[in-house]
Amino acid sequence: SGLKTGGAFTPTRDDFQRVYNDVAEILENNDYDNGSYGPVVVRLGWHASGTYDKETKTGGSNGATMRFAPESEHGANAGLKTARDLLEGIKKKHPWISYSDLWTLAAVAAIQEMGGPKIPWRPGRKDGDVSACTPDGRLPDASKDQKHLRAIFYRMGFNDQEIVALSGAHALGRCHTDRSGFDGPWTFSPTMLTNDYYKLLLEEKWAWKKWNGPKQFEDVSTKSLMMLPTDMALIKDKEFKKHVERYAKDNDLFFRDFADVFGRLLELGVPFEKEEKFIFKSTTD
Ligand code: DDH
Repeated sequence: SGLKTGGAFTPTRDDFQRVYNDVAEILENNDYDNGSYGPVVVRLGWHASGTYDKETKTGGSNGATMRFAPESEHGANAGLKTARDLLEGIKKKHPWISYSDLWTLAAVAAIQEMGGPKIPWRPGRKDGDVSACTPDGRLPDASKDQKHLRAIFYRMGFNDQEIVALSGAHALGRCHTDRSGFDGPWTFSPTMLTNDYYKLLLEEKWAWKKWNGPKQFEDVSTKSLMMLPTDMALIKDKEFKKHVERYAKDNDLFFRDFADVFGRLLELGVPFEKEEKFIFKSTTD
């Protein structure tokens, strides 16, 4: 444990690993969704970070401003209270960690515990106040097309390859009618990170789902999987599709690129004082 001098606590790598271990322990829960809080915890880390605007250098995971209205009430963040509340218990046990470090570390733990790659992570985020809340509309709108995807992700500083690599996170979890209005999972194994999202995009036949909900696609053969209009944009657009094909063919390549770009997503706009990154031990190591 870190030195306690004059009341100040300097956490060490071991202290952060202990936080990782405690998060890992509470992810599995048979009473929730497909048996894991992992996907919604990943989504919390992404939505906390994906508000970054490289021009104004506002938004990003630093600050953890989703704790406050109006950001907590933004439509895109519907359902993320589940993940924030889950992590409250970890914050109580380790009160020295900032919410912003905790949310991003928890997303890293969730990815690793769901069979994904190791994501290098470093501490240093500080919690902000309500004045740092970002305006609504910085996160992607699932009903839109490739033009919107580029506008949103270029604003964070990402390129086409990185947009496609990040989107592979939709191998995980599902849509909930009481959150986004959309319904269903993208893959048959929503608690394991794999390149199945890309494979299914290319190999399945997709058609508009006939229902009263928002426009989404379903797979023609089983009608149990879904794609959002923004997911389908990745195979409609030639530049995006090139990368979908690369990742569908090569899970190791997907894992390498995903680890790199997801790690950088969690760091957007954070003024770190230290370079050193940690690679956490997974519970299965
Ligand atoms: Fe996503 N996502 N996402 N997503 N996302 C939803 C669920 C999950 C979009 C829309 C939705 C990323 C990109 C996009 C995860 C991770 C990531 C839902 C359903 C919608 C809608 C929410 C609900 O009803 O519960 C859109 C649009 C984009 C885009 O335009 C690219 C990225 C980049 C990530 C990431 O983590 C890197 C995860 C995980 C979920 C599943 C959550 C859950 O509770 O299950």
